[in-house]
Amino acid sequence: MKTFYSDDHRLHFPRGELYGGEMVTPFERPPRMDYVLERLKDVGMGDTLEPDAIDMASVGSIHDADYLKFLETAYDEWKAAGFGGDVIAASFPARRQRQKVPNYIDGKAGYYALAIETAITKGTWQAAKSACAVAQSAQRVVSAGERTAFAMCRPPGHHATSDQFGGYCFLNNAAVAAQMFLDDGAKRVAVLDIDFHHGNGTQDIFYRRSDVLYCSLHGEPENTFPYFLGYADETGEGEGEGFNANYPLPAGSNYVAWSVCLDSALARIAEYAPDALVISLGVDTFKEDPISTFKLESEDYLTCGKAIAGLGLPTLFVMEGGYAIEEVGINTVNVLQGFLDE
Ligand code: Q9C
Ligand code: ZN
Repeated sequence: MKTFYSDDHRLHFPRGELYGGEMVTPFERPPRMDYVLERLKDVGMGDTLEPDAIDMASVGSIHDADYLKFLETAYDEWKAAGFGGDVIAASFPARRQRQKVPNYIDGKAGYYALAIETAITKGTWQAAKSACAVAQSAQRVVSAGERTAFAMCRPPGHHATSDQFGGYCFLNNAAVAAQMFLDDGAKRVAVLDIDFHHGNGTQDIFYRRSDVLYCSLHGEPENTFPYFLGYADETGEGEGEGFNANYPLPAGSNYVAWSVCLDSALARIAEYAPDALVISLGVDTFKEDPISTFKLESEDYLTCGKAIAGLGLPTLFVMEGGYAIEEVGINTVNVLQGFLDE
């Protein structure tokens, strides 16, 4: 399996994340990728490929032009305003307020943010573009006929909407890749999101469309980020009605409970008969993840990979979350190995 990777992710390492009322070292930090690289080597899948230059036209088919411009210029505007730290939003267009972009960067940041744990640093835009380029390059080899590929994206993407960042995400790498399959001639594409968190961004982007089926297994929104989306009764709208499937699960869910939902999602995908499958691959479902509440074990990821392979579809794996840093490598690569072994 070809793995695409860019070292540019290191350019994104905010000095802090607001968590529980304290500034802590971000859970989503560069060493996550080092453990994945190390594990890929250990199992003989170690050769990673550099992505091609980013295709901004394809990014622009998912994200709004004003949002992309904001990401590009936010840090410089923040510094020009005289602020000392990274860009962190603090004011939001809350209920019954105007949904209008302010001019001043402090307000703009709030307009384009969906949560405040995610800071924009000097290198964030470059890192986010390179992560998206990684997804694009991996998509191209699957589109050209390879059975599978792994896009080692960091920062992750599934919380990013067409015009908002947050949940550690800026560009929706999986959504960009899914759209590229369609642009390459696929009639239907399925996105299966197995990250612990609901991929609100991916759901929202494709919610009114029938050419992308979005299925997600995640912590129930009553108790888990992103809190305001991810309920089971969100099934799509208009043309998209019936093409969104959420499987929220309670805290403490283990593989027995989780895999019942996985099997349902896989059956739904099989029935949809897509031409390609994109996996939003987060391993924050792991029992020791510091910000999540599922109870998957490392071996479960092998079983999960096998189950996904059972669909027999061209499959692109796109890295999302996973914060039990030392186990992120083994758990992620177990999914890939399970897939390849099947
Ligand atoms: N108290 C991804 O896994 N904050 N993003 C959670 C918990 C945000 C996770 C706060 C978590 C975002 C890609
Ligand atoms: Zn997650």
